[in-house]
Amino acid sequence: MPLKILHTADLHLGMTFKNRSYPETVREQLIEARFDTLARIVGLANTEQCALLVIAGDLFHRPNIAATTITRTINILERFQGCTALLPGNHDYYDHDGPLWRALRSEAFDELILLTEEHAYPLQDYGLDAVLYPAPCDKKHSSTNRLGWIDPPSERPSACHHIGIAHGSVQGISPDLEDQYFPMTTAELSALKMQHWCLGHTHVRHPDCNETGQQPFLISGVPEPDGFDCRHSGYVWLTELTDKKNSSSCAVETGRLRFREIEKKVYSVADLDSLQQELAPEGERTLIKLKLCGALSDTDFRARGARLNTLRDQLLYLETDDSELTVEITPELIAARYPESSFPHHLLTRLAKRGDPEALHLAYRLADEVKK
Ligand SMILES: [Mn+2]
Repeated sequence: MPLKILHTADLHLGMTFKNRSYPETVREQLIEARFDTLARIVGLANTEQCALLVIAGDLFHRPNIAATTITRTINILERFQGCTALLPGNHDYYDHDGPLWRALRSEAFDELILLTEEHAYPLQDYGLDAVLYPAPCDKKHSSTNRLGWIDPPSERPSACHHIGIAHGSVQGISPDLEDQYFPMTTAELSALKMQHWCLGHTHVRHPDCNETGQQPFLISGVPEPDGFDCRHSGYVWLTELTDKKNSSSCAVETGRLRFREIEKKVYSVADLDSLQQELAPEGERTLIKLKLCGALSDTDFRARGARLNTLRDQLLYLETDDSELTVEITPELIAARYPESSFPHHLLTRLAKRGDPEALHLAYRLADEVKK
């Protein structure tokens, strides 16, 4: 019997985005975007008629989450028409008496399964011919994973589909230099002979493609971008376990906001205008960190602030760094710095006449270095 799963993780609800000096309105949008995305994910799972929604850890950012956030999250999850399986990640790790898991236990609806224990979770009672095998995190850091309890196939409950769900790093795929994120290896996951593994923790999907067949494991990555180190647009996996052995998965883009880092060379106010035309369509869903370099005439240099403000108004957020943007090198400037008979004067004047601003600036900078 085929089983359709929506696999996500790492939404980090309750992140406050105080790490950057975002204006208050931007911060609120960043916070809200994550709830909107969860609602869209649930909508997608319904539209796609998934029977199982797997959240492979770090749905919440901290183990001490405001009660209102928990209730709001439960209310969104409750709209899913199938069965939801929620694994504790290393950010929302399981603490039996902690406020998060106590609240989740008391507010959970029938179809919400909290994968907090190291045992098999047969889903036959929910009408699904599947068993889940979780590796729940019980702290923020651990040098060992939680796969050890999983019984060999011969000792497992019988079912068509056996699905492992874990949160942590995978050697060679996730950065974990100090082995502190419940590290796993591909060989270890494969040796456990699951039909399918849903993994969380790494913020980039794996494999990084839109469609795939059977894989040793899938990592969903973040469904909603959360900072400038996120260079993708946020995905979830839609997986269909077609029979006992085979599966096919496709990635669906779910992110609303987009973070981009751009470096741009500008030589006139026209370049700033075209930059604005290029970036403005990204509109109010985009946060941009813009580094400007190059050189502008004295007039254009002074006009840059107003131009950037116009661009800023069209985006959700714009952070600019123009520390490497300089004023244009004019004959007067060359004459003021180098004697007429000198080599730099000669070279710079020739490059200026040739109309090659990039070469001119390189030469100017080099000459300037030598002069120091
Ligand atoms: Mn994590």
